[in-house]
Amino acid sequence: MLIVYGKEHDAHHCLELDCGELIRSWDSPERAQNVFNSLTREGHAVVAAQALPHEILLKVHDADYIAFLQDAWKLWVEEGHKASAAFALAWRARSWNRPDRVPTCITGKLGYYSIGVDCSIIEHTWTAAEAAAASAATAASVVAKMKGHGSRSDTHSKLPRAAFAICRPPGHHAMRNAFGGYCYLNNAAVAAQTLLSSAFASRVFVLDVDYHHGNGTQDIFYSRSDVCYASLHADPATEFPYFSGYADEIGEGDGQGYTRNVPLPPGTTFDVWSEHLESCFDWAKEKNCGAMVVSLGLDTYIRDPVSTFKFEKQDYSALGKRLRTVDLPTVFVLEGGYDLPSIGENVVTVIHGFEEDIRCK
Ligand code: OKP
Ligand code: ZN
Repeated sequence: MLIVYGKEHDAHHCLELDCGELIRSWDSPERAQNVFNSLTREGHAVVAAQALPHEILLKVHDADYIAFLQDAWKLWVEEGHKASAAFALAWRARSWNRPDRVPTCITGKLGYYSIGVDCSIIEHTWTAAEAAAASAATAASVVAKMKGHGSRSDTHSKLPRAAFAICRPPGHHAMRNAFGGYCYLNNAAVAAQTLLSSAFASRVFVLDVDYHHGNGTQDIFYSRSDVCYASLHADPATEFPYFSGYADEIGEGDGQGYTRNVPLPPGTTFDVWSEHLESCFDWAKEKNCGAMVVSLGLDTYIRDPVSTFKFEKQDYSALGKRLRTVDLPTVFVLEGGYDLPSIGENVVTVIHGFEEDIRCK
């Protein structure tokens, strides 16, 4: 499978407030390096990301939010802050509703444009986030341009019509106008929008298999019917992002019925999880999508340090096989997964499960 990777993510390793302690973020550069090493070791070809088309970015994020991300570090330094990570200090409470008031100082803006304090902005955050989104856009463009009959597969090579973007920082928590959950730009949304804007598909299925709910992807497409968003994740009553991902969130307006949430209890195994995955496939099938974007998080793994799900190594092969049965041109976008010894290997296992019938011949 063709891999898209940009090494610009390396310089982004911010601080995170985790259970009351300030730590180096779980989203480390080693995560993406590990995935890159595992995939290249298996012989998958790698291409560099092309420049990110900003007209695509501005279809999924607000212009003032993008300007904020680009300027944040400069403002932080200009205001005389010495700390190496820019953190917010306050957020609007529920009854404190003055969305017309945008703070002019950087600390105020950080609260205005974020969902929480589990990540921060450092000097190279924008560069890394832009490169990740560019990888997602490039992978989607590649899939849209692949040769082959109809929409299904590249009949020349017999490989499925698919590409994999090694995105870091991840993206699915990034909302239309807010960062958080290690995410700044929504890479999966950029991939979906690229498939739509290139007229490759008129409706895209975004399937989110990360351990956490993709509140950002849901937010961006909540009132649109050209993207179907389905997510299986830990129950937000007890897990990040806490305020989004309940089963009764189904979309609104034109988007009503185009969002599906499957919250699951702590300790969920693949056997239980995969039954719900099939129900998401059945749900999406009726909607006539022309392509699929998979938000691939590996933090469902039993040894993952931030999660409670209990996926085993072989489950990732079964996941890959099941994703293949959807039979749509597919863009894989890397989301979470924080167990460094396994993340690359588990990504490879998904990809090989997805390509298996071909690879065995
Ligand atoms: C990003 B992605 C655990 C801290 C977890 C927030 C989780 C962000 C997950 N003690 N911090 O969906 O993998
Ligand atoms: Zn996650």
